[in-house]
This record gives sequence, C-alpha cells and structure tokens, in this order.
Amino acid sequence: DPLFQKAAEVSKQHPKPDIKFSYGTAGFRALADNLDSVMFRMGLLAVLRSKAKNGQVIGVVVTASHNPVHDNGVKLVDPFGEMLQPSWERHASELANAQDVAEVLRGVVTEHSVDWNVPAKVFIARDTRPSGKQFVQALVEGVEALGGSHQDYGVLATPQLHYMVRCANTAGEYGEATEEGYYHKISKAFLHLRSLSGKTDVPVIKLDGANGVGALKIKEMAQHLNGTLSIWVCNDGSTGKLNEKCGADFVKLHQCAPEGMVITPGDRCVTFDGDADRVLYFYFNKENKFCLLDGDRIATLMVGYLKDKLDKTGVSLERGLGIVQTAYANGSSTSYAESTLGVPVACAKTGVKHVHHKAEEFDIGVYFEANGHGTVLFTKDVVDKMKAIVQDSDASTERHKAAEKFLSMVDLINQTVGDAMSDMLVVETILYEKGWSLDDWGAAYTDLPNRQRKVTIKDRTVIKTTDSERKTTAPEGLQEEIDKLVAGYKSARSFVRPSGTEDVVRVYAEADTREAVDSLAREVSQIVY
Ligand code: 16G
Ligand code: ZN
Repeated sequence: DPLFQKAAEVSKQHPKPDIKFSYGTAGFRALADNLDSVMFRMGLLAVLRSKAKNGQVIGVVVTASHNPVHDNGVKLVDPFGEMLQPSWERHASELANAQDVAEVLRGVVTEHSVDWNVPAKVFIARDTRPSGKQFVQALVEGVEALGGSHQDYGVLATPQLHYMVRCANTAGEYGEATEEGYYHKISKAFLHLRSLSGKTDVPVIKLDGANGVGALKIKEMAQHLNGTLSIWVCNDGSTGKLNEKCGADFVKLHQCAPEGMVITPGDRCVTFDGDADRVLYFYFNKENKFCLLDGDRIATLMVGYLKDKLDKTGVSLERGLGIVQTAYANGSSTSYAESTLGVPVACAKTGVKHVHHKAEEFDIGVYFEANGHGTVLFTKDVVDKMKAIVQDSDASTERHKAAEKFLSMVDLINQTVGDAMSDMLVVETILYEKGWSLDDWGAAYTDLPNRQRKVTIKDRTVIKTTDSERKTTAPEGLQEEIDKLVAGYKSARSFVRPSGTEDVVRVYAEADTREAVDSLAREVSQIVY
C-alpha cells in the first residue's frame, strides 16, 4: 500500500511489546517502558483524525496525570479542545494493538472517507515526566510518516494544550494559540474582575504543585497577576518526586495534607494534580482538623456566583443554568445545589467526556467531578445576551455590572476542559467578591462522611451498571444486596463500578457518621467478591 508504506517501515523502529493496549477514560496509560510504539502510532492516528476533520488541528498530550513518575500516557484532543470523539477511541485501540499498522490505517481511511489531499496539522505537548521527550520524538515520527505537520509546545499543563487547539481552530476567536496568549487572556480577565471589586488586599495562597507541570506554569501565570495574589508554590519539583505523597489525587484519596508543605490553621491551601487539570482547596480549622473543599464544593461556589449574576441581569435562557455531577458527588452538595441554590442537578458517568457532554445540554453548564476536575460551558446565546446588556445599559447600573462580571468570568474559564490554574483563579475571584475565608466557604454545607475502597476480583467486567453508574444490573442480585445493606444505615448511599483506569472495582459509600460509613463500605466490599 504506497500511502502507508513509509508508516509501515518506520513502525519497525517502534516495535510493539506483547501487551494489550486499550484507549481508556483518559487515553492510554501504562509503564513508560511499554509505550514507545503507542506514541508513534498515535502520531499516525492524529494525522488521520486531522484529515478527517478537514485539516483542523488535532492535539496530542503526553501525560499520565496523577500516576507515578515511571508511568506515562497519551491522549488525543479534538478540534474544539474536547476529548477525542468516542467512536475514534476504537481506532486508537486497534492501531495500538495492530500487527499490521497499514491495514488499520487503510480501514480508518475507508470507513471515514478521509480525503488524502487535506493537509494535517498536529499540536503536541508533554508533562514533566523524564520519558516525555523521547515520546514526543516518536509521535513526531508518526506524524511525519503520514506527511502531516506538527507544532511541538514542549512542556505544558494538559489544559493549556486543549486551549491551544481550540484557539487554532477558531481563527483566534478564543484567544492566541501561544503560551503567552493563554496567560494573557486569563490574567486580563482576572485583573479586570479584581479592578471591579473595589478592594486591594492581597490574599496569600499555599499551593501544592504535585512536583509537576502546574508548579512551573503557575509561576508564569503569577508574573501576569501584577501582585494581586501572593502564591507560595510548594512541591515545585525542585526536590520532591512527581505525585509522590502530594498532588490533588493523593489529598482526595487520603483526606490529608500533602507532604512538603508547612501549614498553620487558617492557611489557604490549594493542590493541583500532576498535569494541572484538577484542583482542590483545603485548610486546617481552629481545632486543627483537616478540611477538604472538593470539586463538588467548587462547582456549587461557581453555580451560586453565576446564578447571582444571571438573576441581576434578568436574562432569560431556554436551557438555563445547571450543574453536572457524577455518582461520587457528595449527597450534601447535591441537596445544597437543588434546595438552597435552586439549580437543577444532572448526573453523568465518571470521566470528563461524559460530564462534559451532559453539561452542553445547559446554556450555562457547570460540571465537576468530586476529584477536582471541572469547568463551565457557555452557549453563544448567553454570551451574546450579556454582551448586549453591557452595550445597551448604563454602566452604573447593577444590571450592567453583573453582565460585565459575567463576561469576564467567561474569559477567565477554560471551557475546553478542567483547568487547575483557571479554576483556582475563578475560585479566588468569587471568594474575594464575597469576602469569604475557606472556613466561610466550608460552612455553606457539611459533607456527609464518605469512604472509597478498591476491590480486586477475577474479572471486573462482569459488573454492569446503569443510572450513571449508581446502580448495578449485573451480576444478578448484587444491587438487591447493596440496597439491603444501605437500608441498615442513616442518610446512606453506596454503589460499585468497575474502574476505567485500573483493574479494580471501586466501592463508594456515604452515611451519617464516620463509623457508619466505614462499616457500610466494608460490608459492600465483601459482597462484591
Ligand atoms: C480519569 C478521568 C477522570 C475520572 C477517572 C476515574 C479524564 C480526563 N480523566 O482519570 O475524570 O474521574 O478517570 O477513574 O477523563 P476510575 O474509572 O479508575 O475510577
Ligand atoms: Zn490530571
């Protein structure tokens, strides 16, 4: 096959290990030693995807997020900066596992009637893992073997690459596709909101950078904030290891502060994950108790703020403002959003691609996973209506001010994907306007005690779920047994689901007390065997 001859030849220099790869919730992830062939092949696939999308830029990120430093991974970014379309995940897996790459490439070209004359362009970035550099080289070889062109951004936070892709494909409408363009857009919106606040005090933040890319990039961002925030970056990679006893995943899972930070009660603490697409807040209260403000909490803060601005402008929307959670959302956050804020709550399956698409059903869709990944999506309709108010109303009116703030929020938020830096600046803006400490924020509602456990079974795929993973349909009888156990506790809820990233079954439980929830989680784990 002349079209794919070069690809097949170069592929021999990237031999495939005897491993079955699968494009999971967040792309491919494995021990770095096993990933060279996958990288080369994703370079090939990105070219086909770009051609299939009329030559729009496709992104490729080399990262394994919160995994240990010896792992790595890769995922593709679609033209609007969103996750790869699920129907192409199958092609990615087939190509990664193929003995004959040319055959799979030919299949994709035929299935999607790819026009070979369309030029392809691929944007590439990587996190700080030592294996990343050589993987970018393998990717570039893949891109070039199919005659595509590429731009290598070097080390970037995952959401920065998503942003670049969107900028490039919207003719600059979303911003400039450079790192400087990213800092400029976000810091400009942040500083504008600061100037509208009428306040001048400078909050101090202690940030856990997970010894990863977020630590480097937040320092760059801070340079653009004109001293309006004081950010102390801990775990900045200068001494500690990536994600080791630090980072948002560690903090969420262990419900404790990361190592490498000296914290006194009342300090405002923030943690990013290893590729800076998750963010969580935490602090120690007066009793020196560790308090976590998770993704659910951030979502409710954002929803409350946006609803206030929406109400003040009186804008009416067809699909309105809504919040999207997953099964992991704390029950207290769900009732707070529904009852206190009066905002509809939708539930979607775990994984960014699921929550993201659900959020598109609203005019203003706020989505967050409890683990700290999330963002807000806005329709053109709501943005246009706010622009019209800013243009037509008197600048001194509440209505005008609310619309102006709303529009700056739209610029501050990275709508392509959850973005730790952007989300943190959104939270900082809202807390600043409200004059809230973390303790004030935490007082909005009280999380139900919750517990997560992992159970290893022979074949986790026997467990099938429905209702956004909140109920099981197989094996038979499992759900009834879970229901029976849950009925024995107060304010209790529990579900099990097969993990999309590890060979385990995850068990989640919540109940009215710590003791009750531990006991419920244990009991449910036992019946999963
Ligand atoms: C991936 C997902 C994350 C999800 C997690 C669940 C993306 C970018 N990341 O890390 O959103 O919470 O998987 O993992 O989609 P699990 O299926 O192992 O519980
Ligand atoms: Zn991540």
